[in-house]
Amino acid sequence: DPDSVTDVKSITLTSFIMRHTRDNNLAILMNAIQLSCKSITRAVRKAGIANLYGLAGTENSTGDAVKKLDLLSNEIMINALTHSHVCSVLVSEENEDPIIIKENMQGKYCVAFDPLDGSSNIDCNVSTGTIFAVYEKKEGSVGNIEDVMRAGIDLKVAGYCMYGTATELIITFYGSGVHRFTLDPSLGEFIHVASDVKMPTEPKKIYSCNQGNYGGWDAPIQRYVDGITAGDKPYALRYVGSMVSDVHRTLLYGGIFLYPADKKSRGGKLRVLYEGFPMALIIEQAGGMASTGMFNGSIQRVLEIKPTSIHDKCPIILGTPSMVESVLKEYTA
Ligand code: AHM
Ligand code: MG
Repeated sequence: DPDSVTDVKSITLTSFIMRHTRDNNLAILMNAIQLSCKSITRAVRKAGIANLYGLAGTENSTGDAVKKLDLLSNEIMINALTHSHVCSVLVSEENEDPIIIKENMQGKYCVAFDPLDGSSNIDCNVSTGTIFAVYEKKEGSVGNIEDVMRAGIDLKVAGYCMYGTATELIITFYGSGVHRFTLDPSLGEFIHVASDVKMPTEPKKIYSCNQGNYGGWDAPIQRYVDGITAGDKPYALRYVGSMVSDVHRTLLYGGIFLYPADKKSRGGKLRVLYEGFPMALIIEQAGGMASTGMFNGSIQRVLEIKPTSIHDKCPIILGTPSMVESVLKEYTA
């Protein structure tokens, strides 16, 4: 189709942000993030050739084995965000402590991120992703941990990039709904494909969880899963094991994604700052719902959790609102 070659009406991520916000800082921030995502795309796509599969031989802040691609992606993100001059504090899944940027390079944003989420999928060529959550530095702050130890409702920007069959970037900024971009590899540009992305509101018979953990779940979660898999019209189980992919499918097709509390881990597995919050914000902006289920004695909206340390975890139940409600009803059943 000659049109697809000559069509220059396509809107790039940068022009989209400028057109919609006239905000140079946000454009520069997103430029750093999209450059990182392109660079990680390249690393992921040629990992087999460049000998990037396998372990780096270390453990991260949560004690997970670190892959070579994890480390490379982390370095890419830290470099790009530091040199953007619009950030002051960085929190990465791969760094025990927050990174405070030198004063003469500081800017208004503080970014929490998981540079390459879905570690268990890296070496077998299954989808992975980058997740990011952005706060504005507090008034008068010189950049410290307090700038990021805040509830998710304070987030200004959140998004993820999925390294799937295509590379896709999803973002929400300043309550503007959910915007979708796809990387055109021939141009090296993220092209706008949709705005105001909304989850289907009708309940969808899809559920997504690591059901191998069933024995460790609380009774209400077990009862919910028993209920949707009983009878002659059971829900379909879809679980990639990469949060980005499982949430992306839930966003586009509807359904429910759960990583609940476990007998061994009362906070589940997923991290509040750079997994729970950004995904919860995106899902809510798309008309969905994100809850912790019963957590520390109460059922909480994910975005209202107040983190107590940068690598805190929380249980996550997100997706089509009526389906999340059905899970929560089990606590009073
Ligand atoms: P990671 O940050 O070490 O990759 O762990 C997070 C991932 C998520 O992408 C995914 O939802 C979850 O871990 C899968 O966990 P499990 O292998 O226990 O099902
Ligand atoms: Mg990770």
